[in-house]
Amino acid sequence: MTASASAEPTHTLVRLDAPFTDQKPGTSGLRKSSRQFEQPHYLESFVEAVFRTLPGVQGGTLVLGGDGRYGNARAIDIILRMGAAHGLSKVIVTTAGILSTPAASNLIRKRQAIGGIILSASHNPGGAEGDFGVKVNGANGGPTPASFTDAVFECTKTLEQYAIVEARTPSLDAPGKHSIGAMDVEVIDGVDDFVELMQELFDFDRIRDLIRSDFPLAFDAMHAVTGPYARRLLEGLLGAPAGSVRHGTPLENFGGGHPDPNLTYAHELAELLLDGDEYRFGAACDGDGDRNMILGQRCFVNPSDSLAVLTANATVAPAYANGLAGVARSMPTSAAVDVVAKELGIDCFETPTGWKFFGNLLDAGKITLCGEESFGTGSNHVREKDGLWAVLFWLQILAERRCSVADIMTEHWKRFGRHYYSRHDYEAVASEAAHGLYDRLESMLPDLVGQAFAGRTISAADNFSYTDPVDGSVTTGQGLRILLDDGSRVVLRLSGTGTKGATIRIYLESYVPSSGDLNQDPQTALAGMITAINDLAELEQRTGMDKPTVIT
Ligand code: VG1
Ligand code: CO
Repeated sequence: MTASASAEPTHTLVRLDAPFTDQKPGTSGLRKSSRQFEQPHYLESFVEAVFRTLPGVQGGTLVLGGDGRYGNARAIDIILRMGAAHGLSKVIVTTAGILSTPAASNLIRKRQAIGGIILSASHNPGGAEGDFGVKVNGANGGPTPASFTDAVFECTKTLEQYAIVEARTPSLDAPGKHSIGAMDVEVIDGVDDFVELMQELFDFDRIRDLIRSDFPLAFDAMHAVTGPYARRLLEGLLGAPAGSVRHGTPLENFGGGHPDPNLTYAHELAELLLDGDEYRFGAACDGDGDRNMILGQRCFVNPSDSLAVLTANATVAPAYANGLAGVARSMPTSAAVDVVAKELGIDCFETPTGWKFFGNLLDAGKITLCGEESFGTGSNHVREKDGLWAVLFWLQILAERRCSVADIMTEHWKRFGRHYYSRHDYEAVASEAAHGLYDRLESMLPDLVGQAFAGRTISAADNFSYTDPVDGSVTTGQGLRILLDDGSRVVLRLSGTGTKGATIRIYLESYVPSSGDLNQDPQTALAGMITAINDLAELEQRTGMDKPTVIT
């Protein structure tokens, strides 16, 4: 017997005055301002298109939750009622609606769901004046591919009506079993299964020993989704002192912060680690818990390097003790991991930006680890990048090696050489100016080969396109690449996750072999290339900005 069962609810078909024409998902889900999502029928239109496109809705199980931002509860209520109208047999939803993206991926896989809907605009700020978003994952637990999001977009453009039931949705205050008409609603704790999975992957006893030795750490949940997960894992199971998890309560507006774990937006943590000596390890995650920033005492770990370090040290974790099948990185991510893969004798794949491109490689067993320069790393344990997984993996390595984060980096570079790397973001640029800049640079590419650039010669220049080695699908227009004769490169692309104007991202990379100078400031090491791309792309002139808004 269910705890609360309603009589057969009233089914309603709601007609739209006109379809919405702007519901094209970007790099990771549909992201718009909260205000836009609050327009009548806006969320419903997108969800209707999802339910019409996702295979298996009739009689299927769906996983549902979000990062707790403003709009989370309202969206859960609507999606539950629309799910009942579309014949789902069950929705698994989490207490308080709190569910990180990697935890959702795990639940989809574990419970053999047809997919999941994650309510998050990830690292974008939240609140009534912030952003809201909807990520849709498929049955493998990963972000749905472009073929799916394209079909959803097409559907919204001509949508005339949506189906919903009138019913009271169950309280999410506590776990329990409920129903809406014929559809079961199972409310579970969104942290439990994830914690269990982490315990299977890592040796918690060893990490606990490390933390109990003199190893103060600080984790910043940025008032976003990872607070409850981090408290359970770090302060609960691993014995870190209370207070090690900072900003651990999820808030609708993330406490007014910008839940993007980088040196700019997580500056409080960055200052603790980089300017002080109180902590030996620091980490932060983003809004929906899939990104991570790793810091040591007076040491920042570049995310591209982090992927390389995890790859080089993977066998210390029980889950990867038998070695890795292969690795992958997104195109703008530095080639630091390529060098490690070469030495390990494993394949290394280069995909476009966005986690959806790793799914096929993971499903086909071609890779075990993958990552992006944007603070994202993950493995075949789920089909999403996973912030706390990366934190635990680093702790596992530190527990094994018993040295500082800075020592790990120094030894890594001494062995493999160093890829000096930086990303410069110009955020909220007027859309026309950003597209004008991009189009102009793209049109210049064919004539660039052979020209001088920052004291080197341009050896190739193109717009990256990717042929999926598993299903043969081709994705074009994934970023302008300028490759230099010494292996250095500059990449320029437009963000697919911003909601205000356009964001230009410039990725800079230059390799120094292990015999070279390994201890430069990346901005200094890359200074010539920074000036050269600024001149070539007329950045200051066209954006009106004399410096980037975020430097990583
Ligand atoms: C950004 C990052 C990309 C990441 C995406 C989603 O996309 O660059 O690497 O996969 O965000 O991350 P873009 O198009 O703005 O560069 V998240 O944490 O939303 O799931
Ligand atoms: Co995210």
